[in-house]
Amino acid sequence: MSTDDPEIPGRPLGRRAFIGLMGAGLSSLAWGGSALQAASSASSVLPAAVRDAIPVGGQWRIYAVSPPYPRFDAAAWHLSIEGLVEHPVRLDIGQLRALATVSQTSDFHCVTGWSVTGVKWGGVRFDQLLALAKPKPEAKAVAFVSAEQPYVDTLTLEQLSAPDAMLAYDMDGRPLTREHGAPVRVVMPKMYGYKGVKWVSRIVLTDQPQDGYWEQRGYDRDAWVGRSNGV
Ligand SMILES: Nc1nc2c(c(=O)[nH]1)N[C@H]1C(S)=C(S)[C@@H](COP(=O)(O)O)O[C@H]1N2
Ligand SMILES: [Mo]
Repeated sequence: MSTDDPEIPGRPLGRRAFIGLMGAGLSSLAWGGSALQAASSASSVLPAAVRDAIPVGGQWRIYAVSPPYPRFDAAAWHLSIEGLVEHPVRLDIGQLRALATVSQTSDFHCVTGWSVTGVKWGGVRFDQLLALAKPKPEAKAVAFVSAEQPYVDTLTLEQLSAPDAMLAYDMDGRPLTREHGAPVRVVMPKMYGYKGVKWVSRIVLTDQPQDGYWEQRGYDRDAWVGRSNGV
């Protein structure tokens, strides 16, 4: 990413709505649990009743907890993989992009009720990435630490082995933009968007999952779309 990106301040609107909904009680979100228990179709993790309620196509809302957004400097940036590993590693962006690239198209769901369908992602699978550092046998989970402090979230190694989980550096055919988390973000399509840490700078292997930013504020750690407490 170039350094001439406009300084885009984080827009608190979506987040304020998010917090407002939490304050009003999780059960008062726009669609109730019963609709979400309806049968889901094979093409989407969202049940039909909910899918129909979402504006067609959808549009991203940019979220951040402590703007301004971190700025990606390709010459200085490193991703570290550390914690319960045999070989801590530090990758620069060239080394990361030299790993096998995978692509996928998946839907994105924020727990506040907006979705973006058909997002094209490019990046690396976690099994390949984490193998570089040789996780110790006692490693069971991963904390993704954002350069945007204090945002953090965790997923278990088992969850990260999902065929559609990835550390993404491309979105819709272009390098991730600054507001979407440049240079890398977590993509976990079957869980709500808050699991998708943007501006990931450190990947820390741990012996158990820990509560992330939104989980410390009441949301489920296992944020399965349609099957967690945000809905
Ligand atoms: N660092 C960081 N990552 C984050 C967030 C955030 O505030 N900070 N918000 C999360 C939430 S709740 C959602 S829905 C998505 C939104 O992604 P977008 O900002 O690219 O639209 O980012 C997730 N990752
Ligand atoms: Mo979200």
